[in-house]
Amino acid sequence: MFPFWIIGTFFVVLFTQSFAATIPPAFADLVRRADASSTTASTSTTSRVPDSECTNGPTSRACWGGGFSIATDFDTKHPTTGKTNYYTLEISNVTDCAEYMSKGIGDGFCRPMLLINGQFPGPTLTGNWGDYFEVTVVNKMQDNGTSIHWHGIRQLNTNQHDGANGITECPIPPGKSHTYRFQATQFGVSWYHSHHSAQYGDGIAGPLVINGPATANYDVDLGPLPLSETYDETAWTKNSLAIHSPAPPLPLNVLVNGSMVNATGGGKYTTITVTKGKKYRLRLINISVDTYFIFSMDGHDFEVIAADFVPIHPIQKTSIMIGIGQRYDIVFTADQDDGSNYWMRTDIASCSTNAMTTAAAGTVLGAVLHYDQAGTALPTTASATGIDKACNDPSGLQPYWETNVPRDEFAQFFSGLNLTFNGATSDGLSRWYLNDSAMDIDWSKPTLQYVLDGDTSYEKSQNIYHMDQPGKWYFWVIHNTAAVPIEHPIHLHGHDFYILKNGVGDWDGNLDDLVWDNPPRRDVAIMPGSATGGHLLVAFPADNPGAWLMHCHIAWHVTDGLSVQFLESADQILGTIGDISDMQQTCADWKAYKPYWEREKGDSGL
Ligand SMILES: *[C@@H]1O[C@H](CO)[C@@H](O)[C@H](O)[C@H]1NC(C)=O
Ligand SMILES: *[C@@H]1O[C@H](CO)[C@@H](O)[C@H](O)[C@H]1NC(C)=O
Ligand SMILES: *[C@@H]1O[C@H](CO)[C@@H](O)[C@H](O)[C@H]1NC(C)=O
Ligand SMILES: *[C@@H]1O[C@H](CO)[C@@H](O)[C@H](O)[C@H]1NC(C)=O
Ligand SMILES: *[C@@H]1O[C@H](CO)[C@@H](O)[C@H](O)[C@H]1NC(C)=O
Ligand SMILES: *[C@@H]1O[C@H](CO)[C@@H](O)[C@H](O)[C@H]1NC(C)=O
Ligand SMILES: *[C@@H]1O[C@H](CO)[C@@H](O)[C@H](O)[C@H]1NC(C)=O
Ligand SMILES: [Cu+2]
Repeated sequence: MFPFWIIGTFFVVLFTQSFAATIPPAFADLVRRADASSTTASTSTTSRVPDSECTNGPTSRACWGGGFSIATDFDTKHPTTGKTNYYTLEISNVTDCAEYMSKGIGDGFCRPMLLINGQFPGPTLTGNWGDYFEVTVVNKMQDNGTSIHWHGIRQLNTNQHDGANGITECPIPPGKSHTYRFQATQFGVSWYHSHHSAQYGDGIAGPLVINGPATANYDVDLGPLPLSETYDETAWTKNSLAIHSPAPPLPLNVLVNGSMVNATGGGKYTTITVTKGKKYRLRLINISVDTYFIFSMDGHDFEVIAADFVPIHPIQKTSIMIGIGQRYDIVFTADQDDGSNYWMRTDIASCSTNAMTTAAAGTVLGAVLHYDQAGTALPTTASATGIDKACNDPSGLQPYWETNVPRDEFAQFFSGLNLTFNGATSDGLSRWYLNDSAMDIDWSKPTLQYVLDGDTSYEKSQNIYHMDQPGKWYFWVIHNTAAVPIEHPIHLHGHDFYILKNGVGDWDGNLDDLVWDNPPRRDVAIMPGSATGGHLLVAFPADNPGAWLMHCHIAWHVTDGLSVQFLESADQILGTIGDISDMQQTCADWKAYKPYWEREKGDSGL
């Protein structure tokens, strides 16, 4: 589908050996993990290449160094640098809007926010591939616990640092802190956010960058560009509304890197400055609670080089849809008239709604791409025509490192889950169910505590599914049979999943239609929805013992129950994750904290 020459001549020059028929013995570990098993006959041209010794630079981004490159199988091999990046994140409750507005945060509308180190988005945590991160989270809020999830991080053998309260830890109560430690075995861009109900919607989210090789060259890394939305009231208030009403609350506005203009002229646009002739990398992240974005740049096409933490063969795009939790790394050249500025657009996709689109019709939602030779006037550029506003994942996301999914394990390890919705249960709640069960976890007794106690009397509402056979591939199809036919961004913790098929209607059971050879791979995939339903069929191997959540990343849906947890190789967890005394300490702290509130009925806690 994507011939190798599309990736650019530099690869061919760099990796002339890459298309040799055999892999040198020294690189035996580069053989695809699933090669031993019988898959459909593969006719695809492989782009696997030996790890290179060249060094990373503007014209050799495929290199990394030390025997690692873009062609390393990062599931089985990664650097260990011995370096730890230490961070402290202090979470505070800011009710005086002047305190954040003076820093240019928000769109001019005053509402309480929860900030990290006084910022929104939170500080960018940065490190190199193979580094450790050690992050101490200090809860300085008066009235909320919290727990911080490192989205997309594999957490190989560190399940207790995943930050999912009720699954891998108890919440951190006010006045206490908790330290997370994990290794960056992948590279690219991601984010961290609170997993304490819908709390991240009030501002507890920030970018995470792990430097590593790339599938295209660029001069300058502009860094992360987090996209989110704002509401006129706190996420807690909106969450309560979402729990009690079938329709989601309407966002007030969109934020790009934390700011935007509002309908009556307040606020400001984020400005990104470029110099003509240079090639830039920008890392787009959708950190919203309920908004699908369509990103485009007037006058500038771009190449997409990574989807979530997975490097892909570059694809040319004019626009791209970004679902909640999803990331795309893009590369573009500043090759237009540098006497002008250009709109960078973050339009609202057709499946999302936002008050701004009607309140200020004609106002561009986005940011300013500013050429350093241009003045300060706002752009007057026009959008490309024919931009697709549908909420579908783009096609052609072909991972650079190829993995073939073993078809012969399908029959034994396949299972289905049906998604349904009840917008008005007898107790007045909105609930999303997977196989008739809405998630409801106990913050005081995480799944890991059950494992530690050898207690297998799980509640049905923990939505636990077992993956008992280490090393085997498991296959899950979710059928979107809900009467509310909408798309859902499905996110998996502890793994990337491989997307064998997605589409409208029920999956017809035809195994020949599935993409077995090098399917798209990422940690958030859109499950289609339509009047005839939809389906998403994913696969991943049981290669990381732990309790891993899979959930919809629309904040209102996960609080309304839309999640399951995979309990993977349960009898190996304690032997692989090591010390969990920190988890136990935080659980003791949490139990000693007596909140004045009860968790709202119908809120799953996630
Ligand atoms: C934030 O402060 C306000 C005012 O003191 C208080 O009512 C609210 O509960 C606090 N929120 C959190 C999350 O601590
Ligand atoms: C969090 O704090 C808000 C006030 O800001 C309060 O309304 C809400 O009930 C609290 N929720 C939890 C679960 O602590
Ligand atoms: C986003 O905002 C932060 C904080 O102001 C800034 O350091 C960063 O450069 C901005 N990102 C982009 C892509 O402009
Ligand atoms: C826009 O921002 C201004 C300045 O902060 C504020 O006074 C106004 O209420 C805001 N308008 C809207 C619609 O949010
Ligand atoms: C973020 O993703 C959500 C859901 O997937 C989507 O509704 C929203 O439009 C996306 N926003 C951006 C800016 O990509
Ligand atoms: C979900 O329910 C269906 C229908 O009862 C069943 O066939 C399937 O095995 C269940 N899924 C799992 C993962 O148990
Ligand atoms: C799950 O959905 C499929 C497809 O709509 C349907 O055939 C099946 O009966 C459903 N199973 C359950 C347990 O609801
Ligand atoms: Cu959803």
